[in-house]
Amino acid sequence: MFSQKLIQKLKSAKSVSVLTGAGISAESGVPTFRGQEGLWKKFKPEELATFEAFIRNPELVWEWYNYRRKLILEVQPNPGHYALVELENLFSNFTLITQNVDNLHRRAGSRNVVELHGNIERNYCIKCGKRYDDVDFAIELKSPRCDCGGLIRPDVVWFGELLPLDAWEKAEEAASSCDVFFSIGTSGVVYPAASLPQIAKRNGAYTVEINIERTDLSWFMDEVIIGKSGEVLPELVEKLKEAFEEK
Ligand code: BJW
Ligand code: ZN
Repeated sequence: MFSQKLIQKLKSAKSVSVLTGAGISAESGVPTFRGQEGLWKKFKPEELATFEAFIRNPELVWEWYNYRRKLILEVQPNPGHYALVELENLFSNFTLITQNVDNLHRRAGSRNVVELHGNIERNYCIKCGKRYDDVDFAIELKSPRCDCGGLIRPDVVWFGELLPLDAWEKAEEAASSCDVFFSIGTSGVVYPAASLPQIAKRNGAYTVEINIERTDLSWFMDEVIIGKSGEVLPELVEKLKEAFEEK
């Protein structure tokens, strides 16, 4: 499943960066956004994942997020998440960039995590900025308001919004300076996150995609591994450990 070239590249790599998307959490039972079982087969993104939609109907948007918060709290990280924790332990310079808001990488134990699209467990007031980061706070409420009267929103990035600058800068730096870059479980259609693999490639990284199917990014990847991340990643870690022992 893995080329000798990939194992060699990883053996000599000083820096490894990984971009994950909804697919890595699919085997935990978190629905992806697009595709046959995708969340957006049932919900329209333009009605839920924009600031305009939130202002138009805060109750509906809040209900959608509470549905997802509850689901996420009930599931556990899967072998793919745990394999990435092991991968982090093998390299001194390792960055895990995620588009996911589900917090499962941190729950699995990953340390150097860059959250590009925020985190569903955090919230803030749109008027005064006060933070409401206790998950239990959000979960039973219908569109809560802050002490100042402002609407409280989830701390996630909606369409048309800028990504948090510090997260974006870290991601860009990690993509442009790594030796090997993995794109895992993302359809690669949402920008600017989808530009990271290209940034990595342009700067000389060996680029590898892991997905159950080919994506918009596959054509320029050095290696495309078709399979479930929860199966492919643990195998890769095992292969790599063996290869490191041979050194
Ligand atoms: C498995 C698997 C298994 C399954 N193992 N794999 C035209 C061109 C270019 C850009 C734009 C454009 N028009 C508008 C834009 C900008 C826009 C954008 O990119 N739109 C495109 C959709 C066209 N981007 C933005 O607006 C961003 N901001 C921005 O650009 O700011 C500048 C700006 C400012 C003002 C005006 C205009 C621009 C912000 C993007 C925010 C995205 N937010 C969301 C919601 C987050 C909150 C929430 O969760 O509710 O982020 S959208 C949604 O998509 C979510 C995800 O993080 C993101 C990416 O999805 P992901 O992770 O790739 O999931 P899927 O479902 O698409 O794919 C899953 C994959 O897994 C599939 O490939 C499966 O095959 C695979 N899979 N099981 C391995 N077991
Ligand atoms: Zn407030």
